[in-house]
Amino acid sequence: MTSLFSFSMQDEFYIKRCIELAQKAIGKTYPNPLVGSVIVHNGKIIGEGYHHKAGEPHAEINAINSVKDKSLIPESMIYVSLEPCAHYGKTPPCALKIKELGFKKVVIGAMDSHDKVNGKGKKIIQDAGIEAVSGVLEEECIELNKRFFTYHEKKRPYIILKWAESGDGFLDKDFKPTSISNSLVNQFVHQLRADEHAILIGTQTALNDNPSLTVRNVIGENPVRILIDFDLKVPQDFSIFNKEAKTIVINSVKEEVKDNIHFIKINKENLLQDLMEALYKEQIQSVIIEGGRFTLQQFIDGNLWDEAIVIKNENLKLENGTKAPVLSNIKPYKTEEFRGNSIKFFRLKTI
Ligand code: AOF
Ligand code: ZN
Repeated sequence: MTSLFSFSMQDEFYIKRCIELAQKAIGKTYPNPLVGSVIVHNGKIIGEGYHHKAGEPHAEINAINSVKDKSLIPESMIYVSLEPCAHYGKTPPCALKIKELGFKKVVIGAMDSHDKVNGKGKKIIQDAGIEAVSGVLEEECIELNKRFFTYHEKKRPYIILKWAESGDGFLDKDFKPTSISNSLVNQFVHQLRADEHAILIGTQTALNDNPSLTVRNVIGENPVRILIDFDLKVPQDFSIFNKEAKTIVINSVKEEVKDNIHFIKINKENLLQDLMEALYKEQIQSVIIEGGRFTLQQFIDGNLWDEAIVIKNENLKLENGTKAPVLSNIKPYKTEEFRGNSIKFFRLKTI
């Protein structure tokens, strides 16, 4: 939603700072969103904070606590990248705290579509006679919490497709696994995994590559592993079942929880819809899908994806093998290129 008024450069500058602060906790706030806050008095930042972890204070509270001279607060503006909350969750409502302290003005990036907030926070503030505006750098603030917003608004996780292909568009050589990228790229891939809540592969990829799908080359948490294996063909001693992370097995045989492995039974004919419902119930906010081709193409054909990350090694020609998936309905929005070699990253988003 674009706003009718244009915001000042200062507003955008401070919301940008909120976004920067919020990003410090990327991958760590689940199931909560990333939020940053800045307190400004007479054009000077007197307080800053961000949400570190679910259960811990929200961004605004950390910003308020960082202000040394609290007597300046009634003459100050508070900036926050997400609408202040209105509910008693793990912490009390930030909107009430803002009202109690009597800030001069509140500037909000994006509104919070979480059922419990959804305009109520802004209303508490306005009803208290405090000026509140929202929508400053709205697109950037929505992008910051693309996972959280997609989960709450679409009732499904944010979906990222990822694969590596050769210059001539193949995923493997002669239908056998082959290395397409290098170790630097692998580190990047592990970072991508650490940023997401879950990682999904199909039966064939599990059988061919026996991946453990953990984050080894970077510091970060292992994502939940999701395996689509309708007939339970992947043996229990495969790496995907090791104890390093939780594994969800989507299948058509049984419903069972065994140690770190959770079997969820769904209807094969209705895969995409049933899978989305199951993952919503499991409170999975984002999934990176790492193949293989069949699995990736199912999501593309079902128009069920939000972002695609394609790693292309332009110098590598494989000549024969599995053809890379073909994207449809795409809007390129960012191209990242690795310096010093022929490997390129493309990040694309659906329209
Ligand atoms: C904010 N600032 O920094 C965050 C907000 O269980 P709780 O109390 O932590 O509440 C979680 C919900 O609060 C979360 O789903 C989202 O709607 C909002 N998160 N709100 O004003 C913050 N993290
Ligand atoms: Zn809050």
